[in-house]
Amino acid sequence: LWNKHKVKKFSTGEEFEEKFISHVEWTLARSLYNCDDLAAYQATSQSVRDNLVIDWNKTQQRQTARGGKRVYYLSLEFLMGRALDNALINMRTDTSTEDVGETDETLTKGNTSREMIKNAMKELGFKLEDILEQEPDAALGNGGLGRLAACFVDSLATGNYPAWGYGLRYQYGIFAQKIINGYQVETPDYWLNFSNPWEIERAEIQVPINFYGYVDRPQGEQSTLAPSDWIGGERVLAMAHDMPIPGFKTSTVNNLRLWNAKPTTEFDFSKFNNGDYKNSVEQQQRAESITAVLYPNDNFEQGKELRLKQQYFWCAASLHDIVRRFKKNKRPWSEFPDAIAIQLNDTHPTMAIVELQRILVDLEKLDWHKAWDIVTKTFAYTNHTVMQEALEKWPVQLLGRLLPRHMEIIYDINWFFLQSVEKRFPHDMDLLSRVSIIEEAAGDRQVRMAFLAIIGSHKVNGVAELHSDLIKSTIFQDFVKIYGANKFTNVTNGITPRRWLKQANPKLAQLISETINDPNDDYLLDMSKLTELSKHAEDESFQKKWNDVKQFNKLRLADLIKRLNGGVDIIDREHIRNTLFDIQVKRIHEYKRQQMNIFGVIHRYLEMKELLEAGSSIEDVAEKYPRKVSIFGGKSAPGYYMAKLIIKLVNSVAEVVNGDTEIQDLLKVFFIPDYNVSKAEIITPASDLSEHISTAGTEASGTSNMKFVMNGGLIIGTVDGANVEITREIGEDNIFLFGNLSENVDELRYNHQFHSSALPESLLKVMDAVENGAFSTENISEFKPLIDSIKHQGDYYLVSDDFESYIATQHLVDQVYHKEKKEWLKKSVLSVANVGFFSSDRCIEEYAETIWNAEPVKPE
Ligand code: 26V
Repeated sequence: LWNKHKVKKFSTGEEFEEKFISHVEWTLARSLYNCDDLAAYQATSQSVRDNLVIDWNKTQQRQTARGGKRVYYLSLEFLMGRALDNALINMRTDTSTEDVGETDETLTKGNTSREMIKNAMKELGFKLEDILEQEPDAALGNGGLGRLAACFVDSLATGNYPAWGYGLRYQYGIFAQKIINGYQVETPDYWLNFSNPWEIERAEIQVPINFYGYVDRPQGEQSTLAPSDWIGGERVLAMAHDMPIPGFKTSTVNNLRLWNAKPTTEFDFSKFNNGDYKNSVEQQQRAESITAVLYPNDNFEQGKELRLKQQYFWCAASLHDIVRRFKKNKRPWSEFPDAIAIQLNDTHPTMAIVELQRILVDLEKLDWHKAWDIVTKTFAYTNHTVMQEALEKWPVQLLGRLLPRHMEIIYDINWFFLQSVEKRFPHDMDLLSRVSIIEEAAGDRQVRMAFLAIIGSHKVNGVAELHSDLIKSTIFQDFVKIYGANKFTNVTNGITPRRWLKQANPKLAQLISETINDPNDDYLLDMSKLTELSKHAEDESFQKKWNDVKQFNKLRLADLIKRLNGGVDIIDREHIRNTLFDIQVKRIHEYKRQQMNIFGVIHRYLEMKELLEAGSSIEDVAEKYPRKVSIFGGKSAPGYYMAKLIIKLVNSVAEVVNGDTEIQDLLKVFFIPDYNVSKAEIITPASDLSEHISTAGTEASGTSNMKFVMNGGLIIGTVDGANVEITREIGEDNIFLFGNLSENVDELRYNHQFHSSALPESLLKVMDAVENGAFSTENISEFKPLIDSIKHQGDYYLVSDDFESYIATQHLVDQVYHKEKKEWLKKSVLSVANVGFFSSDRCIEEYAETIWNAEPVKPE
């Protein structure tokens, strides 16, 4: 009977229309006559989701039946962006022939299912592009780390890996950024406002999570190694919400499970009886605050109790889920690491290590050491930063109060670890205190989460070669000595070409598939096919087509900028072909050096003005400083004063420069408010040049650098993060590198501290202008802190050391762009031709082979 009533996917435009209408009528309880774009978005998404759910179910059954190793990616952030267009691109309507009956040959084409739906929507009276715009971004992440997790789940599904992501279902994602009078103002991002068609609420999956309380052991039992009882003091429920993650050109649909905090149904009757009904209800409401909001810091650790609660809540719920699934198969515990690999996205999920140890010892009564062996074989840890201020540490006091049993276990882990170190390096007290999980600083003792993560994992990886080398020689040096270098590996980051090429840049994708004769877009799975493009790099007619695509994308961005600028156009469209779009979009941070970029813009502006004052014609000025639009974007952490000041400076400079008619339209500056994933999809394809100019040794990898290269933009950058490998892959002729190398950074910093080195003339000029109020409206000393950090506070990020080489390299960029356009286009084509390495598919394969030992489970 079950078979007779088997659900069917839609596979034709007609069937989609039927689905759509039934969702409008039943799910939304509307009629086609009052179906606006928002309702149409919801009905379309529901319809597409129905198809995905069928494949989701099959995928889960298949993965369970095959019994292979499962991978769990634990991340506090998944910066997914929009889901609909991605689903349309990834989804095939032609996969399981048994379900759809006849297969239509055209359905196997790369683009068909999206085209089909586009046409069907048109028949229904809607424009797909407008419908897609209705979707709010799922912005459950800060920046690179969260977007990496989103690319990874895409590649895991595409590679048919049995893999789930686990995260939190924040009610509020990263704040929306408004720019008011040049300042960043944060507003809440209540993304679930109009309900979320992509999530499946699993009301039946509720995991009780405890906090606080005390530890109890059987009578006479003294040892913390013995199974113990943790009697929790506060209890909340974790409810699962699932998001289907479709792979590209496969029927595999994986799962992203996000936990939501809910009050328990238990009610404190003693309080109730005492007439404290209101208080008792309030206590219950407190539960929901755990998953209310994403912490908006990037690369900065604050140590707030609620954040630790979030972390444990999520780790405990996920592990409970993972263990429950494992236990269904009744395999021995020793096989746990053969069945399961858990990847820790940074140290945020480190408590999962302790939680698994607790489950095995306290609940499953395994011997402590057997349990620990299982734990360390299961976990692996990815580090995403060398920056001291981002390394997580929790006060022993706080952790011990919130999670008393876990604190005991951490002490025991540390005890056995230090014993083993002592054995191998006897009497090295200094080493012991350096590597201890517990930092004994004056006053308060802290748990170093990165050390706990290393000790509890079998592999530790960095995210680009330089970064992976740096962590071995700096923050984790002692651990290399203890464990040997093999525990530490590199997996260079990647990005999904489905979203960042096909979806964001359909025109370029089309030109590529035509040029390399790949009508089914197979190159999106095998990016080495792109090397075919090299052949055409110098072909003039091809270059023209290539350039036309870029112009199209620049116009698209110009439209967005106009809209964001209150309808006022600042970009001269007539000259857009000869206007260099120079873009820096990423979180605002001193180490990323947006201040150097804006100082460079000021330098350019001052030079132009000087030439004009000295009597040069505007044509002469244009000769030296050709047309350019300088575009910035990115959020600052709400409490990061210097970053906010940088935003204000950019906006102040924009106001002066854009309003200066003397320089005509040769230079424009714009700060794009509320940079997010969906805006990045418009911005990235439009760049001629993008800036990745962090102080050498500070940016672990960067991933937007990869996105820009994949879209034919050239890079100006330092020898930092993945810029190093990008250079190796695309060739040093095709990237504009400048600045000091990471090996010289310590010495340069030392020099700043102890010798007041003379700052370059060019930079002094810029700083003078800023200090003299050239860009200030009311408060002339407004930007003083930015100047002081360079002049008087040791210039920690070495802006002064790199400034001249930055300016010189920008000149070179101008020359090539304006005088050697063919050379420029050749570099652009060769960049795309050789960008294949940076597909997150490659990256996931490396994780699977070298860290997880996991195999794909392919659909028949
Ligand atoms: C730390 C914290 C501390 C507490 C509050 C919230 C929060 C959020 C994130 C982090 C981790 C910062 C590390 C990070 O985001 N690293 C970035 O990771 C990217 C992906 O590997 C990489 O491309 C960037 O270079 C790196 O900065």
